Amino acid sequence: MGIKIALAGNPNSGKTTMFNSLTGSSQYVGNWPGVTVEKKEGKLKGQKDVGIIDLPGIYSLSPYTLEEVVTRNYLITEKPDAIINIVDSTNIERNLYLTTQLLEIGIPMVIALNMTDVLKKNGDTIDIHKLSKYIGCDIIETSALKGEGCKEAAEKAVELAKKNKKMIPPQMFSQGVEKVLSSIAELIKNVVEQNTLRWFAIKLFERDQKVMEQVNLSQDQKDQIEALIVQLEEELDDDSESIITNERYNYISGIVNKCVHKKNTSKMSTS
Ligand code: BGO
Repeated sequence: MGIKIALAGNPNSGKTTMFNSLTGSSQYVGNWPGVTVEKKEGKLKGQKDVGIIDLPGIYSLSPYTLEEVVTRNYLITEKPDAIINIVDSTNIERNLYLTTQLLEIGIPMVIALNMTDVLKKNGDTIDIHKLSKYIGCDIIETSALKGEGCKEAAEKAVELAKKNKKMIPPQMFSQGVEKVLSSIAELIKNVVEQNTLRWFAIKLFERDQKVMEQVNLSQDQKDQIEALIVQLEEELDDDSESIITNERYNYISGIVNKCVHKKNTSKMSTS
């Protein structure tokens, strides 16, 4: 069996441009089963045994849009061998919101830090080495428009897939939240795969209905999880989903402050 690599990223991050650069003319377009969301597949140029699948452009892995649900169901149930996460380097803070969630699913992943031609033109810099260390993921600089770095990103994805590289998602939440996530993980460790444990723990903490239906839990386990969530919600005076969203943004913001240097912060963005 060949290797399957999925392209994931925000809308307008350059996914289509990257997909075209990687697959050339070997593309076929259809729909995801049961929904009118476009599904594009192709073969990596020069490597017939490597399939590339373009996932819908999304901002989050929440259950609120068709595109989000298609993407996360594919990642959880079909399990591609690796992900290339296309990140728009000129809009990194918003893009990393999805990146951190993709890492939680536990599939080997490389970041294609795209639009670096624009970044350089603007005179901005990103400390790739530091960023890679903070988020625990390899990063390749790309300009999909110029075809630069795309091949290297795909080669890295193939390498990670072959090694079945274990991803370690960063612990980005406050102590109280991390403690509850560990307790939930402990409760569900026998019903979900080890690699996906953090994803399921976070989604159950958020009371994600779709995920709750997917995980086979006894009523007693569900009650224990609910009690843990309610206790922390009372302590922090916020609902669990907002707690996760806010702490995720805070974490990303901290990283961006340390790794991104804008030449002119006062200049208005033209995009
Ligand atoms: C237009 N560098 C630069 N400079 N641009 C890039 C890069 C890159 O690395 N990668 C992609 N783009 P999509 P999604 C456009 O279409 O691949 C550009 O949604 C235009 N079109 O060319 O479509 C890419 O699939 C008119 O730009 O993204 C595209 O993820 C004027 O980013 C856009 C200017 O890429 C989105 C740009 C008629």
